[in-house]
Amino acid sequence: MKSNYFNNVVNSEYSRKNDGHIEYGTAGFRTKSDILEHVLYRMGLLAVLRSKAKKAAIGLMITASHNLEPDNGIKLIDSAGEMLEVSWEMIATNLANTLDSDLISMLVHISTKENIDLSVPATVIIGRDTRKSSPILLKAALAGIKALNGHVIDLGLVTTPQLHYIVVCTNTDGAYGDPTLQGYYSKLAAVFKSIRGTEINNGKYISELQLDAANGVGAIAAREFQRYLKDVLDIKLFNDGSGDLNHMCGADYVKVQQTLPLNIPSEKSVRYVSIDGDADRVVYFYIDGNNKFHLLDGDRIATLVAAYFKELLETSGLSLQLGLVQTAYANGGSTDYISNILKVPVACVPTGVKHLHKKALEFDIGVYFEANGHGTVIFKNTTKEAIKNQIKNEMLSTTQRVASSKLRDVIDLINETVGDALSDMLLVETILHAKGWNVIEWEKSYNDLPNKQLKVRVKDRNIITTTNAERHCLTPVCLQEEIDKIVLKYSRGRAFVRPSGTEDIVRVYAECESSSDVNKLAMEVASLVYRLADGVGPEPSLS
Ligand code: G16
Repeated sequence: MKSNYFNNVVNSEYSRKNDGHIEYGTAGFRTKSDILEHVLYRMGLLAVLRSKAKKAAIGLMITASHNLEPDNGIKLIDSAGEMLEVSWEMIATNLANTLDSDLISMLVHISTKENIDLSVPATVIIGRDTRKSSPILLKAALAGIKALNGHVIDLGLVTTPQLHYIVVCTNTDGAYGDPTLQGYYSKLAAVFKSIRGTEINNGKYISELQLDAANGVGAIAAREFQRYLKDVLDIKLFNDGSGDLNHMCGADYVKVQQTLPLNIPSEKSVRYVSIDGDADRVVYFYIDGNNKFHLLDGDRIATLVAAYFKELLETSGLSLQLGLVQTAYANGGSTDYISNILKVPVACVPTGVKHLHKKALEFDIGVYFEANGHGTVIFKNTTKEAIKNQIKNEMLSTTQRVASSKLRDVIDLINETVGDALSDMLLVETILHAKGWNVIEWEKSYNDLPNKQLKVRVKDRNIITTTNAERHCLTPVCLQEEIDKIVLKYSRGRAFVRPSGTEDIVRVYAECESSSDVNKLAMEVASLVYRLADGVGPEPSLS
């Protein structure tokens, strides 16, 4: 009897304490931390079932990433190190919302429908960010895992990408790397140093950067990298955990507000880097001689990386298909540059790295980045084989061999499981070093269209539905028609709206040719959303 197996799961300490519906959103469950305990308990149960279903270790990360301190959340990591399979997101949502009295029957239903062999041992690898609420939620998740006799590997404070990495290393018996934090740091640091060689500076590239760690768990990882890389890269750390998490700092703040984070000394032409609260996003920025702020976001990183791989592929003589994946947030300037200058195929998918990752798998080398700085590069196994075979080819010229070897080495610098702010930062540093570029040179490749993002509070954000990779709004009726009329008034204008999957808001994105008009365009669209989608609280504003 399957139900006997679940006899121990009813636990009054973790009963459902509120009636609100909660959904597995863009990247897991995310809401106010004080209503999450029962969700964590149930996700502990679900992680055990998922581990049994996959016959492999599963990851469970307690974090609300870029959200402010009062929020928390959970991201489940699948056995290959990628985000939870989309079909299981609905299962997670149903389990999180089921009545306490139906908990056992729901678990029986999941294990029967998914044909899970309950005798298979389960392992859940667990990590958490630095939020004050994380230890209590950890206790709830552990109780869930233990109620089903799952084996726990508790990594303590880790970045989300470190957990992804350790899950894949565990499930590949170390073939991807040693499944420990030390293994993570030493793998990335060793390859970074070996690619860089003895010349730590090159041309306009100076091996020195200032890092805003959002007062999050990334600060701990950054300190480790400072230690591992002290002779080759000078990382000056700010927002190192002594201030409020993500408060006026971090990658999301810098990207959306297009301004310096708190506590960073304003120095001209210095390379600044911001990561977010769980270190899976990264953006670069600098201040020019006229005190103007310049952002080099995920689009810039994507184009830098794609151009680098394109050059290496051409020089090595390898014929492999390189492709780039973006979302509707990608700046029109970047998409034009990728299509018309780089001539790399580019695809557009809905927000959420799970969608970008899936699309990128279609290419031999898939580069994917959201404009907010979340992304990575993935390589087919056949690609890795082709590169290795190319190096062995005795007919190669020295130039071809050097390029092929660089390709092989640089793959090891990349955390292919998910966007990893610190691994991405080391990749950007490697490319800038190879090219002898500072940030100003990097920025020269194309011009961004002026753009603006706003948040609108509405009664129920889910009344906004979209299609065509979120570029077109289906409901409320008339909203898209009205957006189109507004956009038409602006040269090279583009705007779209979508409900956030991580915050209780509707996001508005606008871009157009003129920097003096872009705020006006964004405000017009935001006010329209406020009016047609039952706005609540203060009307949208630019702050
Ligand atoms: C998560 C996802 C990202 C997404 C972001 C914002 O990032 O992993 O792919 O872009 O949320 O999503 P939304 O616009 O739906 O709120 P993070 O870094 O917050 O986990």
